[in-house]
Amino acid sequence: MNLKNFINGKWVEAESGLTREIINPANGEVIAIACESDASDACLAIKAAREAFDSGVWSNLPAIERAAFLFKIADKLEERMDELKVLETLDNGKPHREAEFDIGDAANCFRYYAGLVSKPHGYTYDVPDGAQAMTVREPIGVCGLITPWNYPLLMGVWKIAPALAAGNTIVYKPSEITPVTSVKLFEIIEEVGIPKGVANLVLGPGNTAGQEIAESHDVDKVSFTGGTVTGRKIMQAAAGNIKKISLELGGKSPNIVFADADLETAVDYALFGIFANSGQVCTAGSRLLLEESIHDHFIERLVERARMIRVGAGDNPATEMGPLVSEAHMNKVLNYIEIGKQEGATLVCGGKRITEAGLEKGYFVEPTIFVDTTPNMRIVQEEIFGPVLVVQKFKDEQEAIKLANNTVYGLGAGVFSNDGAKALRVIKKIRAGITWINTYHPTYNEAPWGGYKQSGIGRGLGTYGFEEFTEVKQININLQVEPVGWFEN
Ligand code: TXE
Repeated sequence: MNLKNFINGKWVEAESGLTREIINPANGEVIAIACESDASDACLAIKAAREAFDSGVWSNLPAIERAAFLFKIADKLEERMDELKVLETLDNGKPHREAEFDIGDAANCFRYYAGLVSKPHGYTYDVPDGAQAMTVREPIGVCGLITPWNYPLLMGVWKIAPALAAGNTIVYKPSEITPVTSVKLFEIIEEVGIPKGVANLVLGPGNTAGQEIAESHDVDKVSFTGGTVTGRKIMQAAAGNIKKISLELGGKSPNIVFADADLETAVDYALFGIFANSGQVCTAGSRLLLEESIHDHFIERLVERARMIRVGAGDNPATEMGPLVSEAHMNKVLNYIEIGKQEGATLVCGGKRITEAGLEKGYFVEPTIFVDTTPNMRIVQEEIFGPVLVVQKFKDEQEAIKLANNTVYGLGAGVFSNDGAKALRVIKKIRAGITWINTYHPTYNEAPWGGYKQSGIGRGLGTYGFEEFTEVKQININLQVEPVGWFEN
């Protein structure tokens, strides 16, 4: 497979001719060669998007016509499900069933925004002076979309669908290590006939191609999902022309279980919260907060279940948890496990790379659980982004809230309790943007997604995600057309 940029309606190599090998994380084999763009390729894509936006070829279309393109994209994603899920697994490692879920969700995301775009979006205001004020929503212009590798297709679609629906033109840069399904999506974009220059794809690394998108004065908005360190760089780069920015960054999300919870349900969701997608989820329930009285019993059951998780290659139907996305990322996760041991936490499950026959060339790490942690340990404070759960103990509601909030992040949080009032009371005290009661992880195209504190700025998905790709214009109409009379002569 040879993966190219899609710029101004054409498939092109990087100007430098450089390429990068794309690796299957289940066995280390090369599955594709992608062009390795730099700032000059990003510039070409930005220029195409600028010209397409300024021409009005997309933004001037009636909303219902833009929507028609998005509905077609959704249908084609589903038609190509079998091919796409195989490719997503090859590229990212996730089990087929997870890939299938992501692609279905991506199709529905296009449908959601296709439906939303023709709904009313402004207000009217009863103002003085015999005037009528109203607001309309307009596209921002050229939007730079930069995404990570954990949900290669879906993270792109969460931005592409609302950005295009709102009438913007886009330059999309997926993660350089997982570009495959993004290329397939752009084949579909070409096939449905979206005008040239409206949607551009640039494959390449962040520090060159990505940085150019974040810095360029011809880009009006940048929407980024990724690590907090990179998010900070994007903010700085965006300052040059006061770009609008949306950032969805890291997390260290608490999952709180009270003694009165349904324990089997809470154990099940604790596993799902941290080990789904091998823990490479921004909202992963990576800190499990247990009420003291149930701690030992809960851990016993949790470890028993965690040891039963079937880790393997994503194309094996029996697999429940796949590899980590890359060798470098696996090493980062293994290093955190070493840090946890050195800090004095007790390892009660996993902790090692899996090297059994068949998996030895892949980047597999055992489901790992640490107990006996203290709040300031690095494994409790820092985002590991792998299958590593740290457990904290609390005495009462107040201590649970205090521990939960003791982090620079504020992305997700869960509470398990059969006392509905207590669960809601606790959730309302937690400084996080996405929260769950007696469940963990469900994500809906309809509802806003984003974080408090250093987990980001702005919200994706739902109506909020649409608004992030629009400017608000006030239109003020004088209904009594006569001179203002402010000056006497
Ligand atoms: O992400 P980066 P990395 C966290 C997770 C992970 C850590 C680092 O903890 O271990 O981040 O992962 C592009 N200007 N998350 O290094 O760098 C890059 O090319 C413009 C959480 O892989 O954030 C890619 O397209 N763009 C997260 C995208 O940013 C730049 C998901 C994300 O990469 C750039 C992934 C620059 N200077 C990692 N530098 C989540 N919130 O879900 C990089 N990029």
